[in-house]
Amino acid sequence: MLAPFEKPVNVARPFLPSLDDFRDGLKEIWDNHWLTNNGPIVQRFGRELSNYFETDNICLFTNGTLSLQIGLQGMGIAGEAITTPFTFVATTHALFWNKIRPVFVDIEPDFYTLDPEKVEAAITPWTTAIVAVHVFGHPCKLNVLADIARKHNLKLIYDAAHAFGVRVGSKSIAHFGDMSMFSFHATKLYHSIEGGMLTFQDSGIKGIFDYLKNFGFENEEEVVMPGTNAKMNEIQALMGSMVLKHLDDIIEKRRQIAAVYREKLESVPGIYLRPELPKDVRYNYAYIPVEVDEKEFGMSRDQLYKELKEYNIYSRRYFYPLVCDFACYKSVAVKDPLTVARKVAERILTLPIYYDLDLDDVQRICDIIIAIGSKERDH
Ligand code: T4K
Repeated sequence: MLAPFEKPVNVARPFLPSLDDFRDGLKEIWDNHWLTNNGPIVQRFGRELSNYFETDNICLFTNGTLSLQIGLQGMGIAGEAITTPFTFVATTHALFWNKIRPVFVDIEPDFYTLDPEKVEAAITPWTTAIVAVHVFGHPCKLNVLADIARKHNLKLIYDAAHAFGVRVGSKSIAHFGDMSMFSFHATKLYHSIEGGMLTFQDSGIKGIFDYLKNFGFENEEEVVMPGTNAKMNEIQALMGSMVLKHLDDIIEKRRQIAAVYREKLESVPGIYLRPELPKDVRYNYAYIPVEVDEKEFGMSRDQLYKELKEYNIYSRRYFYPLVCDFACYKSVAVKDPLTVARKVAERILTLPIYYDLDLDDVQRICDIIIAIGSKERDH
């Protein structure tokens, strides 16, 4: 039997800049005596991200969830939005907080993004938006969804929480749809401890987002709308700015990790990796999702998930259960049978990937998975 890892190997682990660099950065904050409320580092970070994303139409927030929540509010989305149940629960929560009814439809089996045919079939007179997720950083069916949105006069909103750094053709993924939300949470390949960002096509809407994240203040005497508090602070911006400098390195290391997983697991009976992405996609290697076929592998996904813990490997079942199966959304009527999403949610397992995961350790994780499977099949 292969030996368990001495230290836990988690599904994610944040990239950290050197402590010396961060300390130097903190000195600037100490000198400024300015911690939040659109401080100089947040403003500088905003300019860096504008350069990176090649657009001035960005707005920074304290986290991804509030970014999406405020984005939907600022765009005036109401009634129903067609969305995916195969996502982190925050996508749906952002709808809920805006009193928008989620209409869950199925995903497609290769990349787990919304199935456009199902989207079109679910449109009603109350539909105002499609809220699609580039789940695991896999781009949605961008052109088809754009055509549907245009044809039916719907807003097309992307939860791009997983998609930092993804490009399609010559453009950043941020340039598709009416608005996209990026999460900068610590568990993401790119992070600012916590943090979030909206990118959008209509420059006129930026002012609304700025009001909404800062209590609706116009000035000391005027509040123009009932906003909330969703501002990014200076320490978040400092971290975000420092991690951004290492982004190419981070993505390259993740590419190498993903390549080892593919090479080692591709031919394992009952373990399915997603197909290669289309050639025009520059991927960010955000997650390593695999599907486990119980019969072929010799044990269920849940058994493998448990067994890996015995080896100190903490994979995650992103995204199981489906959002519509959580108690708080059970009362939402779901017309679509969600055939693909249900099957995927039962089989999906996301494996560890992070910057300082050694390639030898990736080999070892794969060897452990292979050994667990063959032990069961030979039983
Ligand atoms: N939309 C989508 C599609 C999303 O996936 C998310 C967030 C959002 C919207 C909302 O964005 P934010 O509001 O979060 O910006 C994690 C993250 O907390 C969450 O951001 C993320 N999606 C989701 C997919 O994963 P948990 O509950 O699984 O996190 P947790 O604490 O179990 O951490 C995962 C692993 O990371 C653990 O094994 C330990 C490790 N870890 C975690 C933290 C926080 C570290 O090594 N260091 C750390 O600092 O949700």
